[in-house]
Amino acid sequence: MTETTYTPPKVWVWEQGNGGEFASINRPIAGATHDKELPIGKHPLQLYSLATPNGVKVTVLLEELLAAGHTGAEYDAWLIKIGDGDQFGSDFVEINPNSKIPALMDRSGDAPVPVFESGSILVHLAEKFGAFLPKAGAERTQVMNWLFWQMGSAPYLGGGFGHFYAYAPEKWQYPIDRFAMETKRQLDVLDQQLAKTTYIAGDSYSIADMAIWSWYGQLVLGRLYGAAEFLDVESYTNLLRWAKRIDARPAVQRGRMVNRAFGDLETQLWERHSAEDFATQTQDKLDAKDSAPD
Ligand SMILES: N[C@@H](CCC(=O)N[C@@H](CS)C(=O)NCC(=O)O)C(=O)O
Repeated sequence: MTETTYTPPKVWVWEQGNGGEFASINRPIAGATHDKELPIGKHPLQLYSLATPNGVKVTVLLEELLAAGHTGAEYDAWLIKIGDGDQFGSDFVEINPNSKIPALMDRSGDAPVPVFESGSILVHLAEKFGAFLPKAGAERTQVMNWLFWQMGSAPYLGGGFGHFYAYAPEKWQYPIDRFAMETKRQLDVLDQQLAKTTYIAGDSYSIADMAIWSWYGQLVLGRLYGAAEFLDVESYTNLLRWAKRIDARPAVQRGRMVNRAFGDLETQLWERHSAEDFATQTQDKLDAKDSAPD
């Protein structure tokens, strides 16, 4: 090995700053760091999130449910700035003790139901509205297979490949090789499946497509980690065709904008409280209002 070889001490010690790019939010302990009330809007569903791939899965599903006529899926989406540590506020930790976006409070029943883990939120909403998840049988199992595949696989892409390729303080070949290998294997799994089926779990568009598209679809569309060329995404032709098909859906385009606090201003809808917000509340429009003469 090189001179960067590290000999671990007997007991690991947390040093402020050893979380790299995310040192300000990474901690080896759980729980709230400060008291913070969360806002509550008028709709039955209250979402607290950010438009990362894990957040986008849920806003895509909510927009798809509304587009399919499920008016009970109206929601308020509130922005959680994870870089500022909002996920460690007391009310947020009450909903999600794991302090990660997305977190949902379902206030449609007698008592509010906290829902966390993006996969659990997708299943909760799909079952509630009877949409994008077959009710029983082999078709349901196939959707669950691929949904759980995504939940177990994407941490290698995000926490492994994405971290070492895009965010680590230096480029180290060992972790980049290890996680590029696994990421490409996962892309090939999807590409081979999509050579056989229109959607990931068969003939119907489902929550498994939404979950997988948010990560792997956006990766092959060149939106994650600046890694499209490095991973030669063009070679996954079936995956790319599926990714473009899903990207063209109006509900997907709206879902990507919700709780987005980066990128072009016209794509950023920090909070979403009604369908009209997409036309009037994006950051370009709000900035223009702010700078207009009185
Ligand atoms: N398994 C979780 C992962 C959620 C997750 O990692 N969220 C990230 C953003 S994509 C987060 O909130 N990070 C803040 C932190 O780690 O403090 C899920 O799918 O909901």
